[in-house]
Amino acid sequence: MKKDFYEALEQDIVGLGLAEEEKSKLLKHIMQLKAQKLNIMVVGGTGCGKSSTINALFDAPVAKVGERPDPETMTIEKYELDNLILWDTPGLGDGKEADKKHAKNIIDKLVEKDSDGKALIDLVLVILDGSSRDMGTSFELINNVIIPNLGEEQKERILVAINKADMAKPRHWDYNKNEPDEILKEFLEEKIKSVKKRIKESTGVDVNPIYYCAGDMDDGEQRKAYNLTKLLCWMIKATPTEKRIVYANNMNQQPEIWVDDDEIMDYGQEIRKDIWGSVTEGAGVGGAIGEAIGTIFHCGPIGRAVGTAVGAVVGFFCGIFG
Ligand SMILES: Nc1nc2c(ncn2[C@@H]2O[C@H](COP(=O)(O)OP(=O)(O)OP(=O)(O)O)[C@@H](O)[C@H]2O)c(=O)[nH]1
Ligand SMILES: [Mg+2]
Repeated sequence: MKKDFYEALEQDIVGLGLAEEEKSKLLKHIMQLKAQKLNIMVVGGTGCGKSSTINALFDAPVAKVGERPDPETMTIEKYELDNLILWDTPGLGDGKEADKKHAKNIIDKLVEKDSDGKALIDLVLVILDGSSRDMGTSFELINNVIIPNLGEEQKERILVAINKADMAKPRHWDYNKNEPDEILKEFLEEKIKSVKKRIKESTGVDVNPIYYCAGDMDDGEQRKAYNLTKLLCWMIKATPTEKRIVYANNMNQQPEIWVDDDEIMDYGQEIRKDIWGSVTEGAGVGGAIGEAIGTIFHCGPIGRAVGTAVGAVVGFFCGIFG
């Protein structure tokens, strides 16, 4: 059964034994956070794994996998999960006229404003196909369509991720360990550097691409996910602080999806920290209460015991990240 993050959070906050006034202030703040909507645009060429990625990261199988869109009726598809809204957008490469129309659709969506007059799209996730040698149309899309329309102070709204890392050099994927071997690792690192360079040279914008595997069922064969924790972590960091909490209630709750990553960082821990920041920021709480909320977010040894009922949030994250 799906666990509810807000419920866990409220339970722990009540258990902190705060003064009535502080408690109600916090709970009111959580109510406001619950009302936040997070809009993510997922962009990438046909078959790069947009649907697979959406399905792996989030809670419901929302997007059909392996179905080719009809170039004639190519539109931006909208999926709504609770307060998370995903815009699934095919890439370019279907001929000049179709591309032009399609680029215009993307731009219209990118410049759309929400009811507060802020950009509707909080984050653009651009997915590149790691098994493909030709990334020309993807750079066209990133450099000439997306980045120029992100708005001056919002260049950090884009995240570039290379999917199908396992297919970049299939013989160099270690299927037992579910990770790239040293040769493939080096190859993927080079790929990241060259993507970064091509975008920087063309637009002046710094991006930090990562590689991963959405992992998926294909012909009945289960392919395992890799670096999804890193992908989610980077997405959260590129998302406005007050909206980061939205991920908590919508991420895939099957632990096996999140097991394998490059272990450069404890991404699960980092995700918890960023979501904690989302809860405390703008809550108008003092340092002591911020710290108390911090303790209800940690899976490791709990630094300082606050109250007695510490545990629902910890349980929520441990159930997912182990
Ligand atoms: N080897 C490998 N295959 C993958 C990975 N992710 C997705 N695939 C496969 O790639 C194919 C296309 O994936 P989709 O998720 O449908 O791609 P898409 O970008 O949504 O495609 P369109 O909606 O048609 O534009 C499917 O057969 C997936 O199983 C991965 O990490 N590794
Ligand atoms: Mg799709």
